[in-house]
Amino acid sequence: MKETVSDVREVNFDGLVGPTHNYAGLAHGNVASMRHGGLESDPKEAALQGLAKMKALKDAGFAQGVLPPQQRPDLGALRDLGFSGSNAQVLERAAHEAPQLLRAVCSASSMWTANAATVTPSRDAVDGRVHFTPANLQSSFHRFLEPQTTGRVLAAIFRDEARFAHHPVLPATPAFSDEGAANHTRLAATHGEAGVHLFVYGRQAFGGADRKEPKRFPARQTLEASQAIARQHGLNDAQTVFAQQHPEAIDAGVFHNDVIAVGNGPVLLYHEMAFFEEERTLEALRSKMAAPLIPVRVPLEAMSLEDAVSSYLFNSQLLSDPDGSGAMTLVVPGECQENDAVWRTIQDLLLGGNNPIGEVVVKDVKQSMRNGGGPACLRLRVVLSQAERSNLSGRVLLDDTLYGDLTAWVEKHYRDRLTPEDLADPQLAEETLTALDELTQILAIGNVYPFQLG
Ligand code: SUG
Repeated sequence: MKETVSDVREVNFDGLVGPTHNYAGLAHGNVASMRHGGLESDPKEAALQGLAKMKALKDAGFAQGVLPPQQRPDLGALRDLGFSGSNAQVLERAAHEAPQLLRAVCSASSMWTANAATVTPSRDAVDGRVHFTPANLQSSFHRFLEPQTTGRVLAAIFRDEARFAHHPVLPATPAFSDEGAANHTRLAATHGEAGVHLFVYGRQAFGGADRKEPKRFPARQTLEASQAIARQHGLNDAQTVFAQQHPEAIDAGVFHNDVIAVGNGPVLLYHEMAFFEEERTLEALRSKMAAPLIPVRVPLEAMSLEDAVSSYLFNSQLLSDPDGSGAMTLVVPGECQENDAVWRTIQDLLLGGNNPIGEVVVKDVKQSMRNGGGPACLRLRVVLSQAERSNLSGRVLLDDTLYGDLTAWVEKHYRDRLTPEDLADPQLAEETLTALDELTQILAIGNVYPFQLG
């Protein structure tokens, strides 16, 4: 039977927060992470907040998927760095000699699946398959530890080679610094129609020295990385727009484009300071898109960069309503409600404006927010046809039973209090392995973790 464009849906794959979720102040240029380093965390609450968001969206009729967390502490990484002995000795020596390394190998940062990979839907690919490239995340040590397991997880779920194509991670070196879908936005009339891919980069590795770059904080994504991904996925000039992120935004704490802009369908919601060349970027999109672009611009006078970063308004999820009406729902973090300028902008400019945003839903993901991860960081968007959805491997699409199983799993295995000192506890490492082994059975994805592969 021939598929119609309306059979195509966007599935949001949220990352489950792992049992070692903690605040280690690891992400330079991410002001929330820098501010909250050293705080006590509550991994159980973090995981339950994430699951509650997934459940609410599933209940509202959106397609919701889930991706597992990674094996942490990453004892293999500590051993590679010269720590030896039993697991308990490795942890104890690392805690004593290099506490910051121990925190890094315990980070639950894989929860932010917007950084897991870049995905091109089959509709836009010449071979008619969905294309994936795990992000190398080479700009920080704790996130550089993610791509291998990410690749195994994606290959385990999107296993059918006739429908899904998996590309190698880009070379993990500064010239190809890649942070995945957080810097990639697909714009199209609807999910099922041909799209134009907006790649936003912070710096150019092989360009001239005269280019404007951020001064205070690092630019994580390079133009060269974005171009390589487009090449891997077979996207041509007519399908792509490459735009530089505004250096001043990066210096204000906008470490990914998804902290300052979000697109869905033909709508691009963005702050005036998102792009270095705003007009050129919009023009390029307009000239390549088949449908009229609907820009929703938030000017500086309505909202400062500081308010955009602290509220994470642009890290909201902009979702096409499942009824096919073209209306959209914006899922914003609770912090938006606490800021007058931001809340007013939501009411007057977004809900009150001439655009498809018809509803705003507020979700509490505070545990993740304290590390700079809002609703949109927590999800990887994968546009899938009905046939592709029914050919996924594993049990990863959320329904009430899976939600119940995952909630019970969190209640059983997670601690509700974790301080930086607790990370050296060998018991925590043991608990985590037991929990993850059980999780791969719940999700039926087979063996994906180093400890399972031997
Ligand atoms: O890479 N924070 C993550 C947050 C990622 C947010 N993702 C998107 N915007 N798509 C990062 O900066 C902090 C971990 C710590 O400090 O403990 C951290 O890695």
